[in-house]
Amino acid sequence: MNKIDIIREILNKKIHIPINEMGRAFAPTNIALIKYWGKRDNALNLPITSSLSISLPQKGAQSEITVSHENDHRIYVNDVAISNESPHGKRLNEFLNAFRFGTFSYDVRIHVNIPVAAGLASSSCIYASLILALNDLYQWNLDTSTLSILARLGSGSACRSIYSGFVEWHVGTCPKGLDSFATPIDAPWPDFCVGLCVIDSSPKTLSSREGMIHTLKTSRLYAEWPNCVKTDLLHMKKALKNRDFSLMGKTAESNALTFHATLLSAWPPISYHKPQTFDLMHRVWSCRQRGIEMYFTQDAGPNLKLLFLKNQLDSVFAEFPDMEIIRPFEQIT
Ligand code: 2P0
Repeated sequence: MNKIDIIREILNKKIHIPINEMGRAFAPTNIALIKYWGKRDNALNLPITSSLSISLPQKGAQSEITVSHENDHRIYVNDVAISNESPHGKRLNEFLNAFRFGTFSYDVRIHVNIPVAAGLASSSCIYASLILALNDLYQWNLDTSTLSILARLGSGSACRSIYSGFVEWHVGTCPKGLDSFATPIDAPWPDFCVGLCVIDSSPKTLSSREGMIHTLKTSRLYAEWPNCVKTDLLHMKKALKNRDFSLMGKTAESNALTFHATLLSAWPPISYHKPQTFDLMHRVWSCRQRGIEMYFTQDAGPNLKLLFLKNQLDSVFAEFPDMEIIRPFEQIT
């Protein structure tokens, strides 16, 4: 079954006439603490493993969608028109076409307050906000699991951006992917902080999509990756339940390092690092040796995300004065 058939099946009994003049919604970006890397179905973004993330409430995408009578969709990201021929534009168009129920097209305005395609999970918040905005436009009142499935069809990690806080994306087994969606983890942690260290915000040269396919085909370490994720997920969920920060930080950092080692062992190798990335890592390790408890995670880009608790904020800030501090639970506790 292809993506369009699945979307049509899910929306089968729903109204296909826009109810609101405009659909609008915000979705947060999310940072994976246990990474998603590798698909069992490339077209449906079905993963090989489950994954787990933290949403950043103040960072993300706001989408506004109206119906237009032009032939083609018009898409603007931060007020810049996206060419329908660019890779980004083609992907957005393909996704919007799956929700086209008549001769009309869509006018889409997306405002993102993080760098796009720089390993800061911009696609996750963009596709999640598009689905939430369509749900608003058509007044479908879809439940969150269904919204999560639809967001996944745009970009895998987008299924986690439907929620705030800690979130788990369940791998599922159904070939259509109807059991592969995210759910929130009820573990608010008011003292938990994330520090964004942006080294380079330019778009990455190798997309996650291509990187995953290449890793699966050629990495000599990939066979071990699903086993590592299984163990790390158990440790992470235990850590969140018990508010055990040492276990949480160690598990997240180790998962990120194993993820990058797996990519480095592909051929040709994939490296999302810059020299400054290693410099920052060494500084984190040096801080830990000096008793400042902090850890890092890194996604498909050179930037590091620091993980620490509020009681270490001053010490961490003294060491990393350029970081942007995010308190994921500040607004929802
Ligand atoms: C994650 N990443 O779990 C991992 C860690 C990047 C590194 O999910 O092809 O943009 O759209 O499903 O979701 C990036 O992959 O890929 C990603 P698609 P996506 O956050």
